[in-house]
Amino acid sequence: VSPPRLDIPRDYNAAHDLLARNAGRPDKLAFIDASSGATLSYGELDHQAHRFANALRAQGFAPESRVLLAMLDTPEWPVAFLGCILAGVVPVAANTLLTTKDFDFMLRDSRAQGLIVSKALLPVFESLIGQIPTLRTVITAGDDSSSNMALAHMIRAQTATKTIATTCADDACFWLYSSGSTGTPKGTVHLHSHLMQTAELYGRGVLGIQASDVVYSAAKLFFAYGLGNGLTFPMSVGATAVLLPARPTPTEVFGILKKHQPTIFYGVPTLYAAMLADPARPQKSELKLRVCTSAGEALPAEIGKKWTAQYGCDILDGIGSTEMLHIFLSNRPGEVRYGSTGKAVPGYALRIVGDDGRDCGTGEIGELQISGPSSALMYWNSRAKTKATFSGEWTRSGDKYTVDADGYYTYSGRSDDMLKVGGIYVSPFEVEACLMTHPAVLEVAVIGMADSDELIKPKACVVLKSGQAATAEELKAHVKQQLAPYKYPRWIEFVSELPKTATGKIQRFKLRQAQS
Ligand code: 3SK
Repeated sequence: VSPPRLDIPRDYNAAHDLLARNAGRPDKLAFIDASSGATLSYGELDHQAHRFANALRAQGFAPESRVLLAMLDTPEWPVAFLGCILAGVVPVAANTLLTTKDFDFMLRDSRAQGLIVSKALLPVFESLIGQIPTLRTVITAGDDSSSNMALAHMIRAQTATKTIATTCADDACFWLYSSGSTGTPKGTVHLHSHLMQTAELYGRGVLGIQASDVVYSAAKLFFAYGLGNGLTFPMSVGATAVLLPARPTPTEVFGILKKHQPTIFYGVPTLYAAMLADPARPQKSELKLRVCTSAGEALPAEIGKKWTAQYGCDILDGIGSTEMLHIFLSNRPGEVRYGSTGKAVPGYALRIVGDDGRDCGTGEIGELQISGPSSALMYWNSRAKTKATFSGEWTRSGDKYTVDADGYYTYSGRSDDMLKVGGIYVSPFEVEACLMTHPAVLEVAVIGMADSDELIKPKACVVLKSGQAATAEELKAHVKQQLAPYKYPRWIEFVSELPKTATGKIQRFKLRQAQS
């Protein structure tokens, strides 16, 4: 079967394409806010995105300038994202769970001239406003005040005249920050053509998404996974997406699945495990799911089997990356093998490369590399990291895999020490550096440990200074205060020393072996 082929013209604006595809269905619901019940039709979305593009121009934003988006998932998110792109302004979508220190880095690194921030997140930015040399405009979302800089007010004050920036398919369109192994995020630059390539290859090619679908993604829009799931794929065909500004707890998610009856649900393994353990989980007959997806970390086979038994609907486990924008390796409907990540998504080529640089044979472990039309242009301000990751046609994943004779790929760990926690990368070095700032800590090593659902969480092995004391709870609280909350170690083991090489390097693999 030949892969779906998408020829994108040279002169091309991704937001214009996504909106123009739905010009014939102005009354169809594009987005539903599951918290407030507010809705946005495709016609309203088109008007609001163009009005916002005009507002940005009126504020003096030139094409190619950057704007940081730190927004909760509400219908204002697509309005802001698409409005920026229509104006040729480059939205930089930020993880809203991060800290002031992280945002300080992102604003300076991206030299953002604007910030669009949900009112509820303003306290995290307060100490930065006025301190970042390039940042001159702050726009608030979720703000119904009459402030001139409230997004809703700016939209009302503009006309919906359609002026689209002259962009080409290979122009920078938007950035996402991917977590770095040292804790420093990397601005990953994506092009205008990339959104529609992922919609065609995975959204249509694997999920078979169509206008009649209603989708809900537990992964937020600022993640590459959530952006495709909740914005690009539904908009590419005129489907409806449900957005949830709050944290997706099992109660919230089941509430959405019952009330809005999504046909496609995109989750992550930790959430599927928690949903299956929820005594108040609904019956199969109460839901209308036709397909579910999982990414972020490998889906333990047991969770997939239990879900299918409970809801009569498979979970398509797959893997993508911020660098490739979405999923390039996935199980397919009707061909699911739990415990495996499936086969290459048609349109992407995969290879597994050994330490000697040669292609691995069947069953041999090596690093997974990907070639396909959505690979990022570069990491901003990081020439060495760009060269190490994007090597001509091939993009390195940093994940180790094997492939069997039938073409099914199986995950076998990371090439570096990075952990994936609830689908989000956590750098063990960042957590260690944070614990080292506690006055009682002499040395520390952070590794991943499987919980009772076989899902990886951070564990810290800590050596205390002689004569000093600290409790596990105190050290956990210390990390929670300084880093994004999902990064804290779920277990602390006090040890008298850490295993080290002759040159003093901590041997994390020995600590990992001691767990198993
Ligand atoms: O974590 C993943 O597997 C993933 C999937 C889609 C897009 C981005 C990412 C990181």
